[in-house]
Amino acid sequence: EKLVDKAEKVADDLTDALSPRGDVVPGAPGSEPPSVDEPTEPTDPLPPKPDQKGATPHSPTGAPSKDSEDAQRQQGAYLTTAQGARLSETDHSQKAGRRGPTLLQDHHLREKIMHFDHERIPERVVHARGAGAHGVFTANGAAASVCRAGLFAEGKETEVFVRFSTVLGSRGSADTVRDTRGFATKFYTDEGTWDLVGNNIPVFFIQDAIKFPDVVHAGKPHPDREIPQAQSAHDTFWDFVSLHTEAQFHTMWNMSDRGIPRSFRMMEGFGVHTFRLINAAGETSLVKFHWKPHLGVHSQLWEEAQLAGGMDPDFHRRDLADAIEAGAHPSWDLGIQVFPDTVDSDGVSEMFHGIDLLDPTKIVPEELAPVQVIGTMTLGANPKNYFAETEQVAFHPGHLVPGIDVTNDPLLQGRLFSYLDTQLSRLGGPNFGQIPINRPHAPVNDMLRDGMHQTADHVGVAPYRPNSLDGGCPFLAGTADGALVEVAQEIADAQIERRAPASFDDHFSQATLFWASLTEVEREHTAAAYTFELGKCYEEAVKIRQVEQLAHIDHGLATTVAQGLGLPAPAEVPVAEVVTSPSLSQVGREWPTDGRQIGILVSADSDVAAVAEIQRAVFGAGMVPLVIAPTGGTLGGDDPDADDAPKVTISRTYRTQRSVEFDALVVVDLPADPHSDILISEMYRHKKALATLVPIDRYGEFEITSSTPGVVEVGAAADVLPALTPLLAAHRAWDRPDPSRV
Ligand code: HDE
Repeated sequence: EKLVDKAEKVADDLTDALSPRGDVVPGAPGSEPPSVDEPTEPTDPLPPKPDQKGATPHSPTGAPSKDSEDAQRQQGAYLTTAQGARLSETDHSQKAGRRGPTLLQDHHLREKIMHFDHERIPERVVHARGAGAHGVFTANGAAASVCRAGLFAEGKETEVFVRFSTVLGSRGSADTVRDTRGFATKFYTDEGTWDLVGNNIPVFFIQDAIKFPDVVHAGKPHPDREIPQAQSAHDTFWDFVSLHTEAQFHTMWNMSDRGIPRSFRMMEGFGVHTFRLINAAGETSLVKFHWKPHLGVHSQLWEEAQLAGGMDPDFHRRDLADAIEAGAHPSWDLGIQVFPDTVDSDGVSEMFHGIDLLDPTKIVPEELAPVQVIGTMTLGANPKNYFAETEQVAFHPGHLVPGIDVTNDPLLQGRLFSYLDTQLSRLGGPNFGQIPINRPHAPVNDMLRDGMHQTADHVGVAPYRPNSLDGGCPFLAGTADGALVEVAQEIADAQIERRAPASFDDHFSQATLFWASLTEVEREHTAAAYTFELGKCYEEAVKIRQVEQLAHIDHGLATTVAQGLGLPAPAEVPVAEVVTSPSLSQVGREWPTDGRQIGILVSADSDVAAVAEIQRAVFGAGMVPLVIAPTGGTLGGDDPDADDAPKVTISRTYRTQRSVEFDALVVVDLPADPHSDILISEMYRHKKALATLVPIDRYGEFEITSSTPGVVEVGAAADVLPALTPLLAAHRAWDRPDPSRV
């Protein structure tokens, strides 16, 4: 109260002081300048955000910060300089006369501009575009027999921060491009931080880290014109992957629907490499980590992804943040495929059914080694500040905890160097571990000192070991005290050489396995994606070479793509004989509908009570109802005397909506409007559920009747939700005829 009183006085004084100089106030002569009541006391952000409890900030040494809440706010009622001096003016620089030059002595001006000039830090060289969220991982205890890590003890809860990303695009690029997605999770465990830095695709383009700059240079925009942005549909990418056959399997995942996810919430995640786990008895096992989304794996169609890129470049970022804020908290099971850590009959270690577990271009089909669920992660809070959290978070595959260790996968080994190295320049020095989002929740006593951006006040005189001056501290831990476990391993072949083992030579058989395991509709999409991407290339030789590589996977696929490109079919070559792996397909199952977006198309005269009833039912089922009307504002409630008359808030107008936002559409009325025509035809072509209260019969070039797959005619508002739910559970009506072959 005192502050407010004081502030009011200062505001009055300021008004008095400024009034004789009325000519400095912008606006027409005599008009009142726009004003807000200032100063104000700091408050929580508006609107208040429920369920937004993030991870507890910790001090540089790992203890929870006492003033963690205050540290996130502006402090005090007054605007100050960075040194805390209060300011009476911030809109005009100090000048020698009102029309004169600006003075060098204006510290406030220089400080403000200096700080602004340095607001940007280098973006990540890959995975620059991302979205983050806080959450909790709860273990079910199933991993405790193979891994001693405390985070896997039954019922143990661990705070996490996840960052999803695209790979190729710049920080401001569109979300819905065809690309691999990063899926990086930081587990703030009691035993130190564990980072599981994975992707939504279980294999990688290359087998050895030394080729990472090559594949990234090939995928990034061409160096001369810096185009295309965030795309693999260009010559250099296809030049590289057609010359470099080990990339073919990952590329096929990119061309499949996995390359264009519907939502970060509907993606699988994979640790890609094989890791080594150690249990309490010191026994080791080899594992691959999998994230399984509770909402199922769903994708956009390519046309949708392209439309969304223009309509809403933040499509995935918005979807994640909105879902979390609305309480539709996304969740995943964490699972492991477990393999014995033994040598095979040829005396070779890390092999399973002939698959080299050190080769990151190979999967182990789930039918051969089932994924065992070891816990669940739920994301329940959005970041409070994008830069502080999502931009500054620093993941590292070498951030391990006791019981989890790396293997000799040559791709993983190179990553262990790269992440620290890149973060040193991206985050401006060696102390980025002290940035709040990167601080471990376990105590830190590392004897690392000084350096750029040091924020800890270290006490003591002996940051070295051994010492006798600081009480001999810190002590070394034994395995029983929870120290990291380093597994002693024999080096089988001690010869130093730059070569890969022969088991890394097979580059095609798993691509054939993947292709054979897809359903017909998924194959169609994949073949169309290859045709699209290669169709964007200019070099004939590149297209011909890639089509020839496809022939090593499946001759039918190669022929279809060649036809689309206007090229002759390639010669037939022998392909691997494979057993299919149905778990690789994402079609044919049913999934929960939580968090789906349902458009409700109305006209100005629609029955408001019916619209309100549909809206309530959709919302009650954990989905997002979005009413689409001719203008913004509200529908109904026009009669000021009828207080209880139903009233509905309009979310989109015919012009601001686009079909890509909606998983299903409810047609309450069929307006004669070109925008809603496009909406309905796109919903039809994209095979999305349509529930209609009015007969549609024929719509433009499409026949939409009650017998069209995925279309239901309903008699009343109450019937809408029961009719829509099973259609949404299957995600799309894949059997709907597709005259335009989207
Ligand atoms: Fe990364 N990767 N990577 N990567 N990676 C980076 O680290 C690298 C690889 C992955 O949201 C960089 O801090 C090399 C595989 C994710 O902040 C960099 C190799 C997988 C993220 C880097 C790989 C990944 C990155 C850039 C080949 C899946 C984003 C910024 C040996 C298992 C993390 C940074 C985030 C980020 C190097 C291959 C996943 C340059 C050298 C395989 C999810 O250090």
